[in-house]
Amino acid sequence: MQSLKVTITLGLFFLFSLVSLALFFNLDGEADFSSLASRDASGKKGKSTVREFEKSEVISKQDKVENEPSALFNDPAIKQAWGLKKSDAARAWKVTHGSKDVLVAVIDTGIDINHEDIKANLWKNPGETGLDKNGKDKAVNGIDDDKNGYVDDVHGWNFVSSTGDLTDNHGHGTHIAGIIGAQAGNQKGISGISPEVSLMIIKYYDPKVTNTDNLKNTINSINYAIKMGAQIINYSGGGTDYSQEEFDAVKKAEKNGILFVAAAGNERSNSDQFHYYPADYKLSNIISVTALDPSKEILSTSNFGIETVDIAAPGQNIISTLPGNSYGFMTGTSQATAFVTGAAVLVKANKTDFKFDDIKKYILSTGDASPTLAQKTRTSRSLNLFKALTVLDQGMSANGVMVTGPVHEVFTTTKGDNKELSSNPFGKSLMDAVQKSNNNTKRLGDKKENQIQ
Ligand SMILES: [Ca+2]
Ligand SMILES: [Ca+2]
Ligand SMILES: [Ca+2]
Repeated sequence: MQSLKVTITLGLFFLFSLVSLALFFNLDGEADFSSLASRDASGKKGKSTVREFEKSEVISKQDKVENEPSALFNDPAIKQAWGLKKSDAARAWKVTHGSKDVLVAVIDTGIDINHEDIKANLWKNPGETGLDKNGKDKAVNGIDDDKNGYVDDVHGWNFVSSTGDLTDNHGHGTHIAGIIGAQAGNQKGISGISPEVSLMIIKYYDPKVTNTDNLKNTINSINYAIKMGAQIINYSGGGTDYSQEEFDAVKKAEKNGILFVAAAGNERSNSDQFHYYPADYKLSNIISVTALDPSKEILSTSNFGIETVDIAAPGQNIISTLPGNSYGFMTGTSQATAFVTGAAVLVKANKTDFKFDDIKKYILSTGDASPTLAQKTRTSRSLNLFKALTVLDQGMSANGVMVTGPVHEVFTTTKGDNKELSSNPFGKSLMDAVQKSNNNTKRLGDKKENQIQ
């Protein structure tokens, strides 16, 4: 009888262990690092210091990509990048390829600094580049040459290990960086949205390091980006708890003129009711981005909200770079966020005197409108790279409709502001122009609650 009890107890324990393992690994056999991240940050789930990177795991990975030459660039995998086609990248690239003068901070899981398709676009801290007085390379001499408080921070900083080692032990950060700024025309891999850019890499999370405070690392990362002069921050992560310290850091970025592009989150929820941060802070420099599938519907996994989520961009099965000179597909609002960041780089490169509010306005007020997006986003729009560059160009819309009045009043940038676009003559002309160039706009125009703010 006693041995039967022991057998049953052991059997139950074994079954429980199996179930626990099965829960930790998802169906693709990928470890669920996002739940791990939650536990790492706080010791237990639900505490208010959690910041997770988005739940977008590698779907498939390939070391070599199919040879599909593009009409524009010779990057072999570019035709697998449906998001580039749907966001009108080819036409946008006839206007600009971006610029190395635009500095983007990618706050994520690090990067493969030697990746064949990204390394040319990594930012180099001028204060940690070149030779020191002893003839040693400043990047690796073990000295904080620019006295910014960080030793050898040549491409950015790792706040998990407090070193300049940016090694990406997940792949998420390398994937995001590639979407924004993989090199084009090098006969390798893909092309980023902005194939010319400077990428500052700041690491706040590592799945291999336990007991990391992701929120604290996030705040430190934002402050580093501000200190080192980033113009745009890409943050493809977040959590459901408000943090005053994080709010203050993003507000400091706002004061410093930095655009903050943030993932709306993959919680399957309405962010108007269940907030997701930092995307939902009421700050004028934030763009909150949700994800689209190839038919331009918002993913069922993506957060949405007509008050809180600004715009939608491609986010399903997105091909990009992965560590080890490889490439693969990932899904989530993280990927969509990187699309919008890439768009911001193109706009800034095309109009160098633009401030963050100009960039935000051009991106949010010129996308493709659709009735289904009207139910789920503040602008009713999905990203269109070409329109973001050209619709407001020189007071002339892309389809030739002349617009008049001050550009700065077209789009109000603070969430919750109910200022009517139609009250402004320039805004009305713009809306008319955009509506004429869009098949779905008649229905949109009829719906008062969905008008652009
Ligand atoms: Ca330094
Ligand atoms: Ca140094
Ligand atoms: Ca390439």
